[in-house]
Amino acid sequence: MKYFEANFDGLVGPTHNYAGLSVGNVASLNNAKNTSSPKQAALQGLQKMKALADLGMVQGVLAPQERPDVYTLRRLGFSGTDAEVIAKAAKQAPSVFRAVCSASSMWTANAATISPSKDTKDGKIHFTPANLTNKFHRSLEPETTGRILKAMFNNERHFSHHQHLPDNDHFGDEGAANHTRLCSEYGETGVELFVFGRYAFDYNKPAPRNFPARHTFEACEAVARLHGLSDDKVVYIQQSPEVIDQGVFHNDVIAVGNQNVLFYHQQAFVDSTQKLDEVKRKFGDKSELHLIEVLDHEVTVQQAIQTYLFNTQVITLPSGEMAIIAPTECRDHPQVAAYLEQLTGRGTPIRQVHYYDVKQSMRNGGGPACLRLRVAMSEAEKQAVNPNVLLDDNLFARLNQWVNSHYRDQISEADLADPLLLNESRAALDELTKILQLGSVYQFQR
Ligand code: SUG
Repeated sequence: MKYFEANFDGLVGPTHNYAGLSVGNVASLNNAKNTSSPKQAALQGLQKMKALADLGMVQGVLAPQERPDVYTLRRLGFSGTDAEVIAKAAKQAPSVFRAVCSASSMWTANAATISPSKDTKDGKIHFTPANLTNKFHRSLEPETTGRILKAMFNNERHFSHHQHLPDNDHFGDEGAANHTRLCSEYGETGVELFVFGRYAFDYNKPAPRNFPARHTFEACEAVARLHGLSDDKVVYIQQSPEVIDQGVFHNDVIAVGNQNVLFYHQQAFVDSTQKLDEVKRKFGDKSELHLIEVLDHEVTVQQAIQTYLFNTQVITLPSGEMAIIAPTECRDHPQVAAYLEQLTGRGTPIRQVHYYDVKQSMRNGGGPACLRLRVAMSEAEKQAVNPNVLLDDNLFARLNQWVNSHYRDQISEADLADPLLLNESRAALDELTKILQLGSVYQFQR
């Protein structure tokens, strides 16, 4: 049976804005309070999805979340009509209010961790939404993410959905951004790499000093257990505390893998040599594993953070060749562009580079790889996916139209408190659930 990787990209939500919410994420802090363009952001995301579909990839969309999150504001003691709740929160607790307005669910690499059926004990694809406990604005996502995933992968024979891990920093889980699967073919059992920033129950182990380590070792173990993975096919790797302190807040800012390729920076991991030996051993020798290490003198960690060289998607095209999907920031940086140029001629499976403009997302620290959630699946499993979330020319046209009719051109901080924005968002999401046939996944619909 044919197996392949499908990418589910987050549709950017109608409240996309720059609020400086993510300490440890340099772009988010640098762009705090800039004016955003939700419309442009959503259209840029759709263009990337369409480009991948046109390259012959299976491409899907993941719906955004309802913001401002008035339910959370009510839990925090704001009362009255929705408009009153918004007005009071914006005035009395502006930082909290900005957080409940974030469109951060667009970065679906943080939506969940997914293990394909070839890796799991019961032969199903397993999904665990990420709890995202480290950032308040992101911790509001997992419940709705779980409902959306269930509406997309709604078939108990093929898909198993878990609840997100306990909402506590000890089990901080950032999902697929810290998870990589290596395999010789998508239909073969893979080695799942779980990358974490710190140990939650052992304070003597190394941890970053300046910026938070969002994801714990204990969360990785829990997800591997829930998914029924075999110990001899799992590798736990600690992210270097020094790179987290430089602004590498997720592993996908410093490493990316696909099939038999792992592309990473020399400073990415703690105990790199030993850990990569474990990866090689567990991968086996069926086919050649390409460990592409980028050295400091080729590209520095700072340059990688600026350009998102590693927040690229490495994809296998229908021809079997691999391509790198990179943000235009990589093309516009002479040294990084030169690195990518020579990489395609170096005898590794990576043969092509394609650049896309996702600047609206990049300004919040989200590159091409942040915007997508990967699901390796078989043709039979694909048949069980809600077909309305899979992108074709019709859905692409319909979603462009939907964005153009519902989204604002610009949003500044003051606009977030406009009660009409909530009504506009709800109207947009209500229509979207019909387009994607998701049912009532949002609280305002329930
Ligand atoms: O969690 N930015 C996101 C970016 C997530 C990127 N995802 C991956 N690397 N996979 C974050 O830090 C910023 C929101 C703001 O500041 O308005 C934000 O949430």
